[in-house]
Amino acid sequence: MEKIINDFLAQVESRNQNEPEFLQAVTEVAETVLPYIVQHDIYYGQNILLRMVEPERVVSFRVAWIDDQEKIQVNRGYRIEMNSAIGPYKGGLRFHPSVNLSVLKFLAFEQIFKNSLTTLPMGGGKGGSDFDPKGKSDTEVMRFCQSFMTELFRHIGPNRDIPAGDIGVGSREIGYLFGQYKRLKNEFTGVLTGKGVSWGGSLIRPEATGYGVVYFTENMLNHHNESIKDKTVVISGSGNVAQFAAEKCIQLGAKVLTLSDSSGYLYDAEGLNEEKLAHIMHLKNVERKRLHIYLEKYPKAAFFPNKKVWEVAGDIALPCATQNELDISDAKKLVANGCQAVGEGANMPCTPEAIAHFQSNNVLYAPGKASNAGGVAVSGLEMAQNSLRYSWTRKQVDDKLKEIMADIHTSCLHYGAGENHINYVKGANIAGFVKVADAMLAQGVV
Ligand code: NDP
Ligand code: 2IT
Repeated sequence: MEKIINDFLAQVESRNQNEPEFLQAVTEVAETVLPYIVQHDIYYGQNILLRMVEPERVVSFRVAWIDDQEKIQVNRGYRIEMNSAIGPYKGGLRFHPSVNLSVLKFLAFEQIFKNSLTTLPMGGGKGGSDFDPKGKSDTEVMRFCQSFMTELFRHIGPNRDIPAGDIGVGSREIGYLFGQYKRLKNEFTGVLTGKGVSWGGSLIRPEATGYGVVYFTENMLNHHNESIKDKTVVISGSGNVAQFAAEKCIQLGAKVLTLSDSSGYLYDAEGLNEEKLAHIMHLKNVERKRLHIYLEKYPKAAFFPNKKVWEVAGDIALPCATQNELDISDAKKLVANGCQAVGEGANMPCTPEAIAHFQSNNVLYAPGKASNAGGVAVSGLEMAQNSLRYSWTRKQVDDKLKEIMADIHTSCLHYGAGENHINYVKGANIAGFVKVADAMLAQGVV
């Protein structure tokens, strides 16, 4: 088996050189899915995983725009259309200086399995740009978004490819992108998700990823006769996912001790409450300020510059910032401090060594493709509402989100159950794989 996996990975590596994040994501899937393929005749000999790691289409384009000093700026835009076996390409757009082909291919690859797990008909895709929205004026962000969409619009559509938000792309950016698409096509369609509620967005979509992570973590804890109530929680990040993960933890009676941004972490020993969190949301989402400004209103808290939250003892860890933000040294600190469960809000935040350490120390570990699928799941519900020209209530969408997260947990149990523990990585990868593989086989050699 080891030889089959190594030969496969060598082939993928030689074809995708200098793409470490993509190889990391493929390796994790190959290690769990190839043994399953070998045991199942219908998949064996079909080169099915080799087909899945090859994007159906990659688009890369120039995005030129004029800044407030009237200087011409040039960025690079991308859309990776990874797999459309079970539905149109679906996945977010990331605007961050670290964006490159490797990062977007890893995200698009993960998205195939995540979208499959939601049970909704969505293929996998991802896109974005190395544009940095931080420190830019609203009009600069608008001009960038308009230029970006002027090229992207020809590749997407409500039945072809439906982008959404991710790092650096929130409701403001989705608004500018949607406005430009509508102008270019002269059509009002649900081509993007994460829209404002008054123009086709779904209630609960802003909350969905963060809430979903906590619902999944609660499912995992309940299955092991535990619950999140009265637990201490350390959360990294302070963007969309982190904010609503914190909100749901507070609502369920847990104590949230930390949030972070790329300059350091905030520690509030008393725990965040609804009022404190509302202040953070205003600082981050409206004033677009840095997290440490929190201390001006709440001086009893502390800010640790250039440090990671994982040095804080907590029963539960929710990494909600970015890939590879939690490495083996962080995992060792968390385990030594008694951490019981890790739910990934971000995509691939834990390194392979950190994951192995959690698993070998019986820490419940949920991979992002399962635990953060709530965001894209509600995007799928937004698409359904757009097609129906109708909208569901908050409660209807939230109930559906809870049901989807519980079903993903059940799928992980089905495919990941071992002799004395559940391997959620194996469970999520195989459950996600089976549905896509079956569709690809039915559709012939493509
Ligand atoms: P936001 O842009 O709203 O927030 C990102 C947060 O992560 C910020 O606090 C940011 O800090 C921090 N961060 C980003 N990059 C780095 C870095 N290189 N080092 C340290 N901190 C960093 O993004 P989201 O909350 O939407 O996304 C967070 C994660 O969740 C990503 O991995 C994303 O792929 C994933 N995700 C998002 C979904 C969604 O619906 N939005 C759905 C599923 C997964 P700073 O401001 O200092 O950069
Ligand atoms: O990583 C993700 O799942 C997202 N950024 C959300 C994608 C979506 O289409 O809602």
